[in-house]
This record gives sequence, structure tokens and C-alpha cells, in this order.
Amino acid sequence: MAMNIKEMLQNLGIQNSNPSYSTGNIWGDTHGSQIDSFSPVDGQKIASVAAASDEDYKTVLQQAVAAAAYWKAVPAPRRGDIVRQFGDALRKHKTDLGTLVSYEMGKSLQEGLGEVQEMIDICDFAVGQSRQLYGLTMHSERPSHRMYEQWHPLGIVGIISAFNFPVAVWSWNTALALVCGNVCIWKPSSKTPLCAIACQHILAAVLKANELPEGISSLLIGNAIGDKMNNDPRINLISFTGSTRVGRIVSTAVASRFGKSILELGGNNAIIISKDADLDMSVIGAVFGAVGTAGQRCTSTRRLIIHEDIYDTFRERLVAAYEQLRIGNPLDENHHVGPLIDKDAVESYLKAIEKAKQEGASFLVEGGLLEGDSYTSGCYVKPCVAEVENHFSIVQEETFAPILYLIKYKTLDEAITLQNAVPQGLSSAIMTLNLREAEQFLSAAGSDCGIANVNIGTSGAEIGGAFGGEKETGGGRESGSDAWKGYMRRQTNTINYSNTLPLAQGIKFNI
Ligand code: UN1
Repeated sequence: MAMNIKEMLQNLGIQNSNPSYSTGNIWGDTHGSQIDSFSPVDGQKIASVAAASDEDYKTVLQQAVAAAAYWKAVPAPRRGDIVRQFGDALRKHKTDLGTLVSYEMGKSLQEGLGEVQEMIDICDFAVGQSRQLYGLTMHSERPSHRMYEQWHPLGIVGIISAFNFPVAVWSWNTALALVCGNVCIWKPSSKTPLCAIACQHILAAVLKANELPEGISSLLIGNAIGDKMNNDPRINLISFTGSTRVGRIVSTAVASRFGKSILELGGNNAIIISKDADLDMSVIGAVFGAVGTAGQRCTSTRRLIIHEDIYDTFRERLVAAYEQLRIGNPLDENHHVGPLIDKDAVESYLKAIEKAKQEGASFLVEGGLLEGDSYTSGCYVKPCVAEVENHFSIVQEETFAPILYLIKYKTLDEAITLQNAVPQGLSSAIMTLNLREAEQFLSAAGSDCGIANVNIGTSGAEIGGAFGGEKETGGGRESGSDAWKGYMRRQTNTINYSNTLPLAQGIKFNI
């Protein structure tokens, strides 16, 4: 396997030591401190990168400002064509990039490849969107007047992304922001810098082949960068994905300079399992939702709210399914669950289990750190299941780990109340074959989340819909539907083609 990793890195243009930013086409040297990337798969250091220094930040911003003026004048369908070429390049690199995602982040190879597929999908979507940046036409209340609205680029879009989707979330933002006429600056997680460098390489090659100027897509790595971006009035929009705690800091900083932000923060997602559920499907949906990406998706299933009539049967089947789970190297397709991102994440997982026990949780499947030859990185943990009450403070929190909480309910009203009774509002689901239940769950009196599914788990959203959630999830929307509007500014235009100047609201003003 070691050979494959080396080859994969080479195919993606990553040598042992890398410059950590590019302003677009040409790699610049960076001058900041060194960041080492370790794989949670085997604990090996993959490579070192130099973070961006203050000076590097200045250079990148200057180039982005110049590039923004150029790029917004390029016709949108032509911008779409660049994104089309980026999607084609991703198709070529899918295996290598998916493998790198799996190795650097620790998710299963299937999920790593799925993440790259999500990038390809959003590129296709953005290409179509580039010919559909539609505004509305309105009827003026005044004679011989015309009203319409149009959408203009914002300028510079800053993207701050998390380790758990180290490539796809950036691409949702970048593909749309680019067709909308913006240039992008990306600050990835310092836990997955190589995924970011690989993506930047792939996009930079496309920009270069099209002889586009520097600064259309830039990468800035380093922990101090986020703060600078949040407080920089030249960056018109900050799209932030991460914890609610950090999101609060980001949104306050950006709002205080009247910048725009798109926030994708924590989730605390539940599946309601009705007595009318297809239990086979429900078990698979619940287990994949809880243990996929080792419970490190914002959409991971954290709570199961189960009807009392089927509670015992379902619990038995769930425990039996957990016993079948194979935990280990995520690049080995026989394994269902890989490692957590690092030892800090293991620490939070262990603390959460401890806290749950103190609050009265009873564990049906015990958790714990895995030790032995296959787990030398110290990041592999056992997915666990506990019976809890929804109001436990640990249940109210998002723990980014494979811990699944079970809660019993009697009536659907009660289940919906429980599902909504958390501070977060990202994703939710109901498993039921009963149409009335499904419709109630989807109604205004139902789930309060940005995503509500029927007979599908909470994770694995397609790119075609708007992705995001309410309450402490931050309210942002990315990806499909009309999320593109978040990357543009709306302008209302009223044109008078008469030879008088009637005022709106019938106001008379004679001089
Ligand atoms: C995230 O966890 O930050 O819906 C994004 C999903 C994926 C995206 C998750 N398509 O699970």
C-alpha cells in the first residue's frame, strides 16, 4: 500500500515538501511555519507544507482584487466552461484524489471517491447554472416604466472549510462562486492540507491552460489565516463550515464589517423510526448515518427516536448490525469504519462517553479506543450505542464521533417535539410507510431542520438541493437549488421611458 500512496501523491503533483498556496496558475513559495500532515490511517507523516505568512496573505489578496475585476467581466457561460473543464479534470483524477481524501482524512475509500463524485456533480450543476443566473421582471405601478432585477458578482469569496469534507465542500462553494463571477480564496483545515493542495493543483492547471490571470482561485493554509479573512473588508463573503462555537466568532466578525456570510455549522441529526417503518431499511440507514465517516459528518445520525411498539425489536437488530461492523484501514474495502481524524478527536469521543454515563446513559454497545497492530495511529474507536433521554446535556451537543443515542416515543407529535428539541437544525429523517406520518413530519408543524427526509437517513445529501440548516446550524445554504444567489448581489432596476417623472406612491411634487 505504501507504494500506492506515493504514486497517488505524485499523480496529484505533491512532492514531499510543498508550497502551501497558489494565487491561481503558478505556485508561489510560502514563508510561514511548517505544518505536518499525518494520516490517521497509519499515523505516518505524509508531507510537510509551509503555511502562508503575513506577506503571503498580502500578495494573495492583492492578486485576488485584480483578478476579481477581470473575472467579473468574463461572460458567465464562458466562466461556466472553465468550471466544465475543472469537472473533466476531476473525472481524470477521481481515483487519486479519492484515495488521498481517504488516506489523509480517514474516511472509507468508497466515501472518499463519493466525495470527489460530489465535486464532479457540483461542477456539472454549476455549468448549467452559468446560463441561468436569472433575475425577475416586475410590473411597475407607474406608466411607461419597467422594473427588473439582476444579479451581479460579489467580488472575492473566502471559503473556510473543515477536515471532514476536505474537498467537496470547497468545490460546492468554488464551482458556484466562479460561475457567479467571483474569485475565491480558500483556507482549508490544517488537518487536511494535502487534499487542498491537490485540488488547487487540478484547478490551477485548468486556469493556466486557459491563460487566465493569477488570483482566480487561491489557497492559504495556516491557522491564523481565518481570522485575517473574517476581518478583511476586501472579502465580500465568507463561507464557513465548522463548529457552532467557531461559527459564532466568524459570523460576528464578518457581520461587524457588514460582510456577507454563509454558515454551515453543527448538526444533531435524528431519525424517527415509526412503528410503520421498513425495519430492514431503517437498520441500514441508521447504521450508515451513525458510523459513516466515523460519525464525523455534519449530517451524521446522532439520535434515533424509536416507537415503543418496535423499540425492543429494533434495538436487537441494531445491536446485531453493530456486531457485524469491521473497523480498520479505510483503504481496505472490507472495512466499514475508519479512524477519527486525530487523537484530540479520540479524546472528545471518550469524554462524551464518560459524560453520557454520568448523566445516566446505558450503553448497549460499548465504545472505547482500539489497540493493536491494525490500530497503531491511536485514532480508531468503537462505534457505540446508548439509551438516553433527549434532554441530557451530552445529547444536546454535537460530538463528532460514532456515538448513537436511542430515545423511545409513544406518539408522532412527541417524536417530532423530541427531534426538534436540540439547539441545532441541520438534517432529519423519518422512516415510515405511513403517508400521514410522512406528510406531518414534512409539514410546517414537523421537522424544523434545513433537510428533512423520508425513508432515507440523515446523511448523504445530493448536490441538487440546497444544503444547510436552521438554528445553531447557522442558516446558510450551499450547493443546489438557488443557493447560487448567496454568491451574488441583487440589484433592482427601474427604468422610466416616458417623458414625465411620476413619483411612486402617487406623491405629488411640483416646482
Ligand atoms: C458535511 O458533513 O460537512 O450530506 C457535508 C452529506 C454530504 C455532505 C456533508 N453530502 O452527508
